[in-house]
Amino acid sequence: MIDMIKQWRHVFKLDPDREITDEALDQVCMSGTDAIIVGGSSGITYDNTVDLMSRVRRYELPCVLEVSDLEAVVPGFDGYLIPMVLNTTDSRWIIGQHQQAIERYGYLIPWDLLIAEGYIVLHSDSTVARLTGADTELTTEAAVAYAQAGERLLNLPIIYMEYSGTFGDMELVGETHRQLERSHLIYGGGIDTAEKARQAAQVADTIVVGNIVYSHLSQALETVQAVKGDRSNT
Ligand code: 1GP
Repeated sequence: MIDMIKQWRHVFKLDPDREITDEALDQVCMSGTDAIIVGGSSGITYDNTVDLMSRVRRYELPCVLEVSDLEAVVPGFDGYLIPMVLNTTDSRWIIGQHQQAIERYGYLIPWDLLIAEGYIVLHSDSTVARLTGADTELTTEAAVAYAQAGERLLNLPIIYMEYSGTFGDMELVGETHRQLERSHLIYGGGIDTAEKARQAAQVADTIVVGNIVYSHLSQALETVQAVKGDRSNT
């Protein structure tokens, strides 16, 4: 799993709770992006997750579920990303929810398809920040320290810098990337133009494009070319 993810430069994150036409989904899946992440912070149900998975499954690209709600874990994805929020003030989001899931469903879990992600949530005015009680006011040094704690103490294969809804501080992300030795750095948040995609791709291993798919599809599609068309960024 992690070897596959390490190849990804660009992914779209699609939200089961939002409408997307077949035509738009076709353009997204045929865009040249490396994968689709299915995930969101609210309104995720088993039914809307199955529905989106089966629509994406018509295409060849990998499709993984970012698990945010225990009731909406659907079998059949290529992999399952399991967020652990490193800068939360509520320990349930680091290990508590996970412990409950394993206690309840452990016998069903396809362990080899799971990948843990150390989330660092950095946009205070976002659903994920409110939900998880994240301490988003971090200096660069503090963000780096969270990332290194995730990499070196917890051995997490992925560190995810989450600015959902706003374009983040590229210097902070870049410095965090430089200070990591093994973990794969994913950046997501506010990428709505080719230029922002390019900037984010310079400081992260993989970039995630979400919201703009639903508001300006053509701009969303341009972000793929911006990253995948120029391998010198890697
Ligand atoms: C959200 O990181 C992703 O989890 C992408 O963010 O929706 O702001 O593009 P946007």
